[in-house]
Amino acid sequence: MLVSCNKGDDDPRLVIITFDGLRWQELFSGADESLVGDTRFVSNPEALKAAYWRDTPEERREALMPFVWSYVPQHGYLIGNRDKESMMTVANTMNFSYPGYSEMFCGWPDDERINSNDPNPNPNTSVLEVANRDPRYKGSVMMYSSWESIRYAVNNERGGFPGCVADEKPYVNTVGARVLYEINQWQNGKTEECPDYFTYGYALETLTSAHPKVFYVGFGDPDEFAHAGEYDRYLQSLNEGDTYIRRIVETCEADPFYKGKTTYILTCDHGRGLGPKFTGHGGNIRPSRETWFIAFGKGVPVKGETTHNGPFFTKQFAATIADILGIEFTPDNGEKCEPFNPDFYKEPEAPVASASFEAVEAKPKGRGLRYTYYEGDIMSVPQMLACPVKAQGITPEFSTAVKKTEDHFGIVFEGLMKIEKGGLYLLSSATDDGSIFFLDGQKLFDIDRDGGGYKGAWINLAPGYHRIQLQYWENYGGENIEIGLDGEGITYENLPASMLFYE
Ligand SMILES: [Ca+2]
Ligand SMILES: [Ca+2]
Ligand SMILES: [Zn+2]
Repeated sequence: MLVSCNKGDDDPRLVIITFDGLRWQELFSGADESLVGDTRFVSNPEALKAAYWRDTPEERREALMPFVWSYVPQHGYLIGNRDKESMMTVANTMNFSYPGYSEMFCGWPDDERINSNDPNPNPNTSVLEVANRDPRYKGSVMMYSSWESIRYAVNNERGGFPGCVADEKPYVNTVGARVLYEINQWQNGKTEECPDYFTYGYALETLTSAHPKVFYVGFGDPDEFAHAGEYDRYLQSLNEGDTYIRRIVETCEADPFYKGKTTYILTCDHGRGLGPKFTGHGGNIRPSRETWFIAFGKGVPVKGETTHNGPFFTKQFAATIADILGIEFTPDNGEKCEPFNPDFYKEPEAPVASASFEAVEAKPKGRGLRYTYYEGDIMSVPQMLACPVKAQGITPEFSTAVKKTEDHFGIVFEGLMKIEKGGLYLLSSATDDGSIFFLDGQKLFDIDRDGGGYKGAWINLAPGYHRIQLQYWENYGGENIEIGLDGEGITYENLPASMLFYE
């Protein structure tokens, strides 16, 4: 069964709600044990624990998002709890916002062209544009979002449907909307993003006064507070978001225009890093590709929290919208996706090694890696290697700890990786910014670009020493190096010092 049984229903209503960077971890398990008491990210741990800490994940999530957990299981389903083997990810490799919204509304990961958060029109066709061309929905597709770039990702201008964001004047002319706009101007002036309580207010004003058949509201506070390193305010924004959902549903279900005719779907554009890395997301932060999906209301099968299903992809969101509205939608890459079906399950394919590496002759002198440190305005590995060498030495593991400045530097690491047990491994490199990784003299991972990213490969490694080199550079902002190894009973996000030697 698909998400909906609306095929043949000529007059459906759809409410779409997104939350920027809201992790599945909090949605399904509530407050994170590793963060809720960490004073680097929480100003008053006792107060935060009193509000959201409970003994079990079920109690914690109910404390954090009481409406979602009291209402959705009786009226629909949720997918994406990886602790219960429900797997959903973005199909794009960027793991940040604009590519996430483009994927969910345009139905495919256009990594070549969609690799920036800038507020530029999307070259791809969104499913909301297609809906607004259909006579049943023309003039009845509307949106509000806290962040301005979402309006561009869904192409409301080209699609000819009203969209309002951040500091823009609202298109509904009610007293409530005018007051919200005034307060936002006084408080925030010209901004790229407004606090979610404004967007929430605009959403209710629009639903009650304009009665769109297809309404999209995009919230952004969770991502803002997480980037700011404020886990307490991040949790608070989820709790407020739960109230926004509740009020939207209560408002619709009290209105004859929507009552009993409305399907509600919710998702996020990307996940976040783990532990202290919850502040970030992006191609080099692997867990930030993990997402979730919620559907309830008209035509949605009541399955509650679903388990052991997937893998699902964020790109199926557009197909799901088309299915609910009964419109034809083919993404611009020509590849149609299936709508979400909580009963879908596909056995993961067993990994196959793409290459085999014999051990090398080596004479290790000690623990650690040799490093060469550069400084300069670096945007590629060749540029880094042409910069002056500022320092050299031995460092215990792959990290940016040897840096002498926050930005604009490069590090070349060289050494040996000792493999105890031969076999099949997933070796990976995740860096911010760019890097090239060599194994036994062979170039294995090239992510030599601003922003960096992630690459991995299943390979056979013989027991013994393997020669490794990482040529890494940092432009500006955050920086990160993770050389991961997974297989034969070990899982390392970053190779431990005990495996690393220099010659
Ligand atoms: Ca930096
Ligand atoms: Ca950076
Ligand atoms: Zn973000």
